[in-house]
Amino acid sequence: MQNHKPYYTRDDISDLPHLSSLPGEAPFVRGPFESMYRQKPWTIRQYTGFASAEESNAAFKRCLAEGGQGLSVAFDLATHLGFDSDHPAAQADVGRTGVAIDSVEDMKRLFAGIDLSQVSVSMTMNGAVLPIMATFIVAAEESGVPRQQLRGTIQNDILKEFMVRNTYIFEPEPSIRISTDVVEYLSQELPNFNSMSISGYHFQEAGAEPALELALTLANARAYLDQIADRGIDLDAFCHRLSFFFGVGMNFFDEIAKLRAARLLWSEEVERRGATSDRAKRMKMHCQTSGWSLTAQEPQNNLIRTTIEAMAAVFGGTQSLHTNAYDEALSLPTDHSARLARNTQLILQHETGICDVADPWGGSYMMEALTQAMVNKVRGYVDDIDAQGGVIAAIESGWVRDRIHESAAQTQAATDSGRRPIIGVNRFVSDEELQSSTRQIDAESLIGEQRHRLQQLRERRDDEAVDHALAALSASARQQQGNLLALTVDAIRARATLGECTRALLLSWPRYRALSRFSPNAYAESRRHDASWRRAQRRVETFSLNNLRNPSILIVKLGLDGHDRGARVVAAALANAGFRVELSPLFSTPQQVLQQLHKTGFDAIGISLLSGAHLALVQELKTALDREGYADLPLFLGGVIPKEDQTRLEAIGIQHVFGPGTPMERIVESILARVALNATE
Ligand code: 3CP
Repeated sequence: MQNHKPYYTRDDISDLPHLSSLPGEAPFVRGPFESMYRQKPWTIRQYTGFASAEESNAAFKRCLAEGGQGLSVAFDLATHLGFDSDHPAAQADVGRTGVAIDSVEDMKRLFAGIDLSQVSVSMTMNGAVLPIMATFIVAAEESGVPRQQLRGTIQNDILKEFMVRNTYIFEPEPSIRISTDVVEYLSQELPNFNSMSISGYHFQEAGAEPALELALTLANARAYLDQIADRGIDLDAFCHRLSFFFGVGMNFFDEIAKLRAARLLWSEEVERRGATSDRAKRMKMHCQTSGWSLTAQEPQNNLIRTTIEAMAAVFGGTQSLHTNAYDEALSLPTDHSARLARNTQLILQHETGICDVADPWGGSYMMEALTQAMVNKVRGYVDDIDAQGGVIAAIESGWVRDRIHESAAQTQAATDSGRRPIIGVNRFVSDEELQSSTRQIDAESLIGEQRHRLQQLRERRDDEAVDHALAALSASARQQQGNLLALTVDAIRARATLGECTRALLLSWPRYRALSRFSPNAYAESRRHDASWRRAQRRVETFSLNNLRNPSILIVKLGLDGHDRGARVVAAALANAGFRVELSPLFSTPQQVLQQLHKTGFDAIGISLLSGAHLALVQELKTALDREGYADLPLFLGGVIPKEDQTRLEAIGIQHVFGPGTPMERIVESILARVALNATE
C-alpha cells in the first residue's frame, strides 16, 4: 500500500490549478463528459474468447443476452504471433487463451448473427494487427455492414509488447510503421473505430506500480503522436480515436487518483502539441480489474477484490470496464464465474446509485492531493524516460524492463515477507479446500477442424489472385510505400490466410527475438533481514560448501506464452538465494532447451507456463530430455495450472507445481531439496 497521510486538510489542496474545473471541461480531471454515467454508464465489456469461432460466438451472444454492452475479443497466442492453426510451432497453443482465427471465414463465424453496425467490438491485437483488422473489415463488408458503420477499438499498441507483453512479430521499427498505417487507414476509412488502445494494464500486470504504469503509457502515447504527426495527420482530426487502457488493482485511492491524473496529463500533452478541440484533448479509457491481485488460494475472495477494483475504476471515471472472473488464477473462467463477473458491474450500475453523480470524489482533500501527487510522480518518471533518450531508446537499452522487473520483484518480496497482506495467502490462511470447476479446451479437435477449414479455403480460392495480393503486400514492406492495411484487406478478401499475410511481411522483416534478463538484486533487497529468507539462503550456502559449487537451474518459457513476470521474479529470487540461474529466451523449443543443457549443465529445470498449454509442452520437453539422456534431471513447473492437471503432470515427470502466490523461500527450498538428493546419489 502507498504512504498516505493520517488525514488531509484544505492546506493539502490550496494551490492546485485543476480544482476549479468541472466534469467535461479541460483538463478533464473530473471526467471526459459533463453528464458522465447519468447519460451513458460505462460500457460493460468483458474480454471473451476461447477455442473455436463457434464457441466464442456462443459466448458473445450469452454475454450480450446477460447484460454485456460491448464485445471484447480474446485471440489465441498462435493468432497473436501470426501463425495459422496448422503451423507446427503453434500446435500446443491453438485455442488455449482465446479464439483461433486463420482467415476471414473464421471471423465471419465469430460474429455470425451479431449485428456489427449495432455492437461495438474491441479486439486485443497487436503483432498480427494487419490480418486481424482486415478479416474484421472484410467479414463485416461481406455480411452487409459498411466499414463506416463499424464501431469498436483495436489495441494496436505495439510498443508495450516490446516492454512487457511479448506478442510482437517484427522488430520495433517495422512494427511502428504497421501500427501507424493502421491508424492512418482507420482514420480515413472507419471514422467510428478507435485506432489504438494505448495500454498501461499490461505494465501493471507485469509488476509496475500505478505511477510507473501511467508514465510508461503516456511515454508510449507520445511516441505514437510523434509518428502520426510525421505523416502530417491533423491532431484535431484523429486524437479522439486514440483510446487508453489501464489496470486497476487494490491500491484503491491511488488507482482513482491515477485515472484522474491520466486525463489531466493527456489533455495537457495534446494541447501542448497544438490541438484545440475538447474532443481531441479528452482522454477516454477502458479499465480492467487486476489479474495479478487474484489469488489461487480461496478463489472466491477474488469476487470481493474485483468488486473493490471495479469501484475504483468507476470512481476514476472509466468509459468501459472488464471485471475479472474469480477463478482466473486457476484457469479460463467458466460460464458461471463469467456471469458473476458481469453481474458485479450490473449491480454497480443498477443497484448502488453510483451512476447518478459525476466524479463523486471531486473536492475531497485527500483525492485532489493524491491526484496532484500522482501527476508529479508521473512527470518525474517521464523526465527519467526522456533522459534515457525517449521511450524507444529506453526499450532498446532494457531500462523499461528493468524498472518493471524491480517493481514486480519488490512487490513479491513484500508479499512473501507479509508486509503486503493478502488474505488467504499470507494472512488468515484457511486449510479448507474450496472446490471450483474449471473450463477445459478440446484443443486437439479444434486443430483438426481448423486444418480442415484451411484446406477447404485453399482448395476453393483463386491462388493467382492470392499470390498477386501477397506480392503487393511484400513489395509495400520492402519499398516503404503504400498502406499495409489497405493491401492486407485486398489479400484477405482474396482468401489469403493470417499466416500467409504474416509470411509475406517476414520476407522483408525478420521475426524479432528479445533477450531475457533479470536482476539478481531485484528481489531480495527488502528481505535481507527476514528470517525465513535468510534460512533459505543459508541452506543454499551449505549445499555450495558441501559440493564446492552452487546449485544451478535453467528457467524456461516454452511455447508461445510471453508472460514472463513470474519467470523473471523467480529467477531473481533463486539467484539471490545463491543458485546459478539462466533464463532461456522466450518461446523456447525443446531443442533449444537441449542446446542450452549441452552447453552448460544444470541441476534442474524450472518451466513457467501460463497459457494453458502445459500438458502438451511439458510432455514434449520430457520426451526430448529422456531421449538425450537427461531423464534424471528434475523438472519444476510454475504457473496457472488447474488442480486436476497436477497429477497428470506429476505422472509425466514434474517434481512439483508452484501455483500463483507460492512464497519464494518455499520454491528455493523445494528445488534445493531435490537437487541435493540428486547430488548425494
Ligand atoms: C459516452 N458518450 C457520451 C457520454 N458517454 N456522450 C455524451 N455524454 C456522455 N456522458 C458517447 C461517446 O463519446 C461515444 O461516442 C459513445 O457515446 C460511446 O461511448 P464511449 O465512451 O466511447 O464507450 P465505448 O464505445 O464503449 O468505448 C470505450 C473506449 C473504447 C473509448 C474506452 O476504446 C473501448 O471500448 N475500449 C475497450 C478496449 C478493450 O476492451 N480492451 C480489452 C483489453 P463517439 O464514439 O461518437 O465519440 S483486454 C486485454 C487483457 C489481457 C491481455 O492483453 O492479454
